[in-house]
Amino acid sequence: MNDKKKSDEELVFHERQEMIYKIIVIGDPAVGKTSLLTNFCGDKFKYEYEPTVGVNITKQKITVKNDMGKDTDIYLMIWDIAGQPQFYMLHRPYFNGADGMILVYDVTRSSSFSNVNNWYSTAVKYGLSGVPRVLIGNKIDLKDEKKIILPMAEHLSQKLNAPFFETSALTGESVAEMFFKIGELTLLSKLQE
Ligand code: G3D
Ligand code: MG
Repeated sequence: MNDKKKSDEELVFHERQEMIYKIIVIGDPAVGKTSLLTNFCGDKFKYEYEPTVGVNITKQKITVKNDMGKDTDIYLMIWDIAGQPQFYMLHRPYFNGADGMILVYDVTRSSSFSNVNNWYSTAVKYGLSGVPRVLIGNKIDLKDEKKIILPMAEHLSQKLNAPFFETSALTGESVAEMFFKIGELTLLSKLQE
């Protein structure tokens, strides 16, 4: 093999290595974390169950703009908590090495909103304070039951330095947008390293 070809292959391998990012989805039980993933990944939604950690991991390729505005393929390895509430006691392996996080609350449930702070604190405890994040108010389709009004969410969004989206995993509203946003923020943050 000539040197040119070899170095090209190394480059490709190197790029692939760098373009796979671990994204964790965190938030109270039943806020819609799994439903958001199902909505986004659709038929390609294939779970790989990791029993020792109690999570499902989904790989999803997306195309986002890099720091030069050029379309770039990246892979999101999205970690989702498996099973029932007793598995919500999360441990270090869930957070370890996360490159981005999606903080989810349910717009109809105030406790899930105030708990976002706790989820974020846990992430910080595991060393993720500098990791890109988005704040998600899910179930926006349940308009009549909405408890968390926009100024409250915007205040938290600023405090956490996390772009905010109101989504519905039921209708799909803003779901893709928020996954693309966390992908883009993660890529940009990695390119700055
Ligand atoms: P979790 O993974 O955070 O625990 P799930 O939450 O995705 O399992 O969702 C919990 C319940 O909320 C599910 O209802 C699901 O259908 C519902 N849900 C999730 N997202 C939305 C949404 O955007 N709008 C509405 N209206 N419902 C949503 P069930 O009845 O299956 O428990
Ligand atoms: Mg779930």
